[in-house]
Amino acid sequence: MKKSLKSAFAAATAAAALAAAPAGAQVINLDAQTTTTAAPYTQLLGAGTYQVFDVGPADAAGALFEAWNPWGAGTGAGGCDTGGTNCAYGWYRRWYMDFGAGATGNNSGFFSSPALALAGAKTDDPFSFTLLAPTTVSFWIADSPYYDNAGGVSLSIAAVPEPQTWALMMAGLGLLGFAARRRAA
Ligand SMILES: [Ca+2]
Repeated sequence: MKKSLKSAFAAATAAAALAAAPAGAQVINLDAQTTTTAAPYTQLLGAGTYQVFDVGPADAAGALFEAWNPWGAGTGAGGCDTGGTNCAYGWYRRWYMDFGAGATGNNSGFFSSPALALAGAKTDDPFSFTLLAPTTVSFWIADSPYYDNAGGVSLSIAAVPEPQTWALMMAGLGLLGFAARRRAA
């Protein structure tokens, strides 16, 4: 009895981990000098609903950037309030995407440091979008000029499991529990 409970718990833990990191989650990096309006990052995604999260190197493997600065790292920030927010210029997480319905995206405003800009951008996560058919989506940073920029934007894109997928996962969990009970009997 004790063993079967342990097995069922392990199966439940595995299922919870799957739910926290849906299949298809991936990180993309938008370099503020090279991922431009004219040269966006593009990717073909299947039909479904997706969630986009603002991430940095501490959040996800492969993430390169916390934020970017349109005037370069040496310029820093200015005109900020005492908390390092609401700056007149500085670090931010402004990025755009197009999933077939025109440009949309996120503008975090300016902060005194890349870390503050990332934290600010996270407050309204995730950004969700739905594709009714396979679509080439694009992501980019808009600025002029690009050559003096520092940093960039890292994003994590995760497909939201369909109801059918959840049903399959729960059925699998049930089977695992059943197998565990049989082994214990
Ligand atoms: Ca610039």
